[in-house]
Order: sequence, then structure tokens, then C-alpha cells
Amino acid sequence: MLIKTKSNILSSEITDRAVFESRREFIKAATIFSAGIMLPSLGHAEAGKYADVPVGPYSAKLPVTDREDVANYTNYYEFSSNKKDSTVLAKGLKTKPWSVEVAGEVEKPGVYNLEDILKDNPVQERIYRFRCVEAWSMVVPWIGFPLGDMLKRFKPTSKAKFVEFTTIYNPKVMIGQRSGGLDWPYVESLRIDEAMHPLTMMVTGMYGDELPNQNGAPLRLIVPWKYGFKSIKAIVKIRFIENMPETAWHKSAPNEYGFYANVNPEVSHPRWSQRRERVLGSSLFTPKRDTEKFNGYGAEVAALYSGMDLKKYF
Ligand SMILES: Nc1nc2c(c(=O)[nH]1)N[C@H]1C(S)=C(S)[C@@H](COP(=O)(O)O)O[C@H]1N2
Ligand SMILES: [Mo]
Repeated sequence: MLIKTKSNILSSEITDRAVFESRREFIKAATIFSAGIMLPSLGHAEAGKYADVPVGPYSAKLPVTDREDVANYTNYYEFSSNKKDSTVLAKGLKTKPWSVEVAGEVEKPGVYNLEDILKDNPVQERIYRFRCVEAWSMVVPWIGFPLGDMLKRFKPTSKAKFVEFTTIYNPKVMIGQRSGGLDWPYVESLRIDEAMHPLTMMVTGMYGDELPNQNGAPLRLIVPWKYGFKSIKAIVKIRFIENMPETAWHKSAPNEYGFYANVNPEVSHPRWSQRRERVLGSSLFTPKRDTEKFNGYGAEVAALYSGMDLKKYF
């Protein structure tokens, strides 16, 4: 359990300032867990030096993926369906200033500057497993804050049963948005209890630095027990709603991409098995890793789905 000491409060403020004022400076990304009795202690990490970091129960025995692999193998269909091309193409997206519209079933709707959001939500570092529906996985030290902490400040009403997120629409820069494939802008959603879960994270950085554009700068979601497509990038709108919304991938292929998208080796994608995963950065000869239910986070999140048939609600 985290005990808030003077020194970790101070590091939180330092990290916070560094992230949005002097982005390129070295960030002392000490692990600060303000939210979670359930969260693991990850020890202390310095930017760029993750080799010796005890990764904690959620990603035990899995080494942190090389930053270059995470930054140069991305899924960002607004730019390209090629996992390498978005590194260059996304450079054109202007991420400062940035604001987020908050709407729907909430007492404090409005347009919030990202800088103000960051003042209220000190960032912390968390190393999470991440599993793409295309059966590759990685382990990433993200920088961000619990989504629930931010959402609570907007005071959702009792009618808020789902939270919907929307990516920026900017076809001038996001050349993938000029053609179909997905129905733009990209939309994703979580049930309110999933959104409020302490593992669910709003991310602004990775590897002790700011988030590269191709990884979703300046603000993206990370939901570590769900397939990667739930972790929407470049968020400009958050809407609280009563009914389950339509989402981009579900709309494009409802039989392939369910609303829940919980990592589940027992439920195959119609075109491939989800039993195993290729660890990003591992050699061609390295055997694939067995995928774990809820991506290994079952002890924390399985209760959210008790009594639900996860084959039906995939
Ligand atoms: N706006 C937007 N968000 C997105 C995507 C996208 O194409 N557009 N791809 C999703 C998919 S399929 C995955 S696996 C993750 C990949 O995150 P990464 O590129 O940072 O590894 O982002 C998700 N978020
Ligand atoms: Mo994905």
C-alpha cells in the first residue's frame, strides 16, 4: 500500500511540471501511486534505464520492451495501416495547445485545457502489459494518471453508465481519415465501472518522456486488461452517456471486435486464435508466450464481469 510521504509528493510535482513545461528535460519518474491500494510497487526507475526494474505482479517476469520497438511499431489508422509509417506521418500533428471537451451526463461539462487537467492530476509511472488483438504484446512504462480520478472531478450524474472517447478529426494532417476503413473520427468506450477502475490510465508519456505522436500524444487511454484497440489515442472529447454507444471497430466488424474486448485466450478472433502472443522485440526463434485471461490482470478486474458470459460479451 502506498503511504504518501513528503518525498513522493515532491517527485510527483516535479514530474508533473517537467512533463508539461520542459518536456525534453530529464524526468525523474519515480513511481508514485496515489490511487491504488491494489497497485504494485514498481520500485524506482530512471528514464531510459528499465533493465533492472522489478516489474511487479502484473507483468512479472516480463522484461520492459525496448522503447524503439514501442515507438516504431504502432497502430494508428488515422495516419497509416503500416505500423512503421505513423512514426513519420504523425509528426505533423500539432499537440499543443490541446483541449478536451467534456459532455453528456455530467455536472461540470465544458472544454478543459490539457494543462489544467494535468495540474489537477499529477502524473505517475506504471509499467503495464499491453496486448494487441493482432496477437503481439509488449511491456511499457507509461506516464499518466488514473482516468477515474479525472472523471470524478467532472461529477458524472447517476445516468452516466458509459464513457465515450473520441479522437481528433483532422484529415488535413491525418491522411488516413481521407479514406474509409474506419468511420472517422475513431470512437471508443468503456462501461463506467471499467473507466473508474484504478488500473485504467490516461497516458501523457512513456519511458520517462513525453508521448511520441505516433503513440497517441498528447493524451491517450490505456486499459491493460483489454485488447489494444480500446486504448484510444489523441483524445479530444469525453462524453458520459446512459446507453452503450457504437464504437469504431465494432461498427466496422461487429463479429470480430466486441464492445468489451477483454483479453481472453479462450475466445478466438473469427480469423485467428488468441491463445498466444508474439512478444515485441523478441527474435523469430523465440517461442510465443501464452496469453493470459484479462492479460494477467484477472485478480484485479475479473469481478467487473462476474455472471457475464464472456464468450457472448467478447
Ligand atoms: N485514434 C486511434 N487510437 C488507436 C488506434 C488507432 O488506429 N487510432 N489503434 C489502436 C490499436 S489497434 C492499438 S493495438 C493501440 C496501439 O497503441 P501503440 O501504437 O501506442 O502501441 O492503439 C489503439 N488506439
Ligand atoms: Mo490493436
